[in-house]
Amino acid sequence: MEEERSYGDRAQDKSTHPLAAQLLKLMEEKRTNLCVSADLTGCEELLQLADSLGPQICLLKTHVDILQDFNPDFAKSLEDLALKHNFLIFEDRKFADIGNIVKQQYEGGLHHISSWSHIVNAHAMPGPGVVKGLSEVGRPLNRGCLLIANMSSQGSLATEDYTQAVVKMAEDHSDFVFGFISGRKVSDKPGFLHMTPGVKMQSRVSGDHLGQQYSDPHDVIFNKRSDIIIVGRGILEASDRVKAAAEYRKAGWDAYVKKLVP
Ligand code: 5IU
Repeated sequence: MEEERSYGDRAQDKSTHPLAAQLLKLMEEKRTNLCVSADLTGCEELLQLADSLGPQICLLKTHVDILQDFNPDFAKSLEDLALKHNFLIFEDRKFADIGNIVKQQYEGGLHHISSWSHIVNAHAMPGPGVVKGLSEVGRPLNRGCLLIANMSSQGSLATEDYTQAVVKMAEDHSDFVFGFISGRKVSDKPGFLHMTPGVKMQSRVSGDHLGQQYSDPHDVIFNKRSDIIIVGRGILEASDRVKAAAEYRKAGWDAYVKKLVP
C-alpha cells in the first residue's frame, strides 16, 4: 500500500486546489478531521452549535433548505463564526440538474449559497455540464466542489463503474472539483480530499430505519483511507454535544495518526 502523506504535506503540493490546501492546512493546525453535519431546523440553535463546536471541527456542513427561519443575517453570522474558529462551511446541496439550472440554484434563489458557502457538492449523474455550470459561479469566488462518488445509504445505485466515472469527471475539472463524498478513498491524487458521511461510534448503532448505514471513525479513516469524518446524529443526539464532538475528533485523529506510521 502506498505510504500515507500528512494533511500538511498534501497542502504544499502544487497540484492541490487552493481551497483544499487551506482545508488541509487548518486540519493539521487544529488537529482535527471532524466535519459536523449541522442538520438542525433553527438558525439560532445552528449558530450556537457552530460556536460551541467550532474549535473542534475543520468543516461545518449545512442543509439550509431544512432551516425554518433562514435569513441573510444567519449566513453572515455563520461566516463570522467560520472566521472566528477557523473552519470552512460546506452546504450539502447535492446539485443534480443541467448546468443552466444549477448555476441559478447555486447563486440565486432564497439562499445565495455561493455567497457564503466555501464548498458545495454535486451528483455527477447529469454529466459534466453540472460541474461546468457550478464552476462558472464558484470559480470567480474561489469556491470548491466535491463530487458524490458513492452514498452511505442502503441500495445506492452509485456502484463501481459509476464511481470510476465520477473520479474521471473530477480529474477533468480539478480547477473547481477538489474531492469526493465517498465511503472510501477512490483517488490517489494527493490534492483530492475524501469526506465520508454515515459515521457513528459502531458500538452504539449500525443504521437508521430509512437506510442510513454507519461505520465507525477508525474504519473510515484507517481501513477505508478517507480523510474526513462527517458526523450528524452521533453528535446532535448526544446529551453533551461538545463532549461527543471531542470523542469523535479524537477517534478520527487517532486513526489518521496511526495511518501515517509506515
Ligand atoms: N449524507 C449522508 N450520506 C451520503 C451523503 C450525505 O448521510 O451519502 I452524499 C448526509 C446526510 C446527513 C449527514 O446530512 O450526511 C449524515 O447524518 P447522520 O450522521 O445523522 O446520519
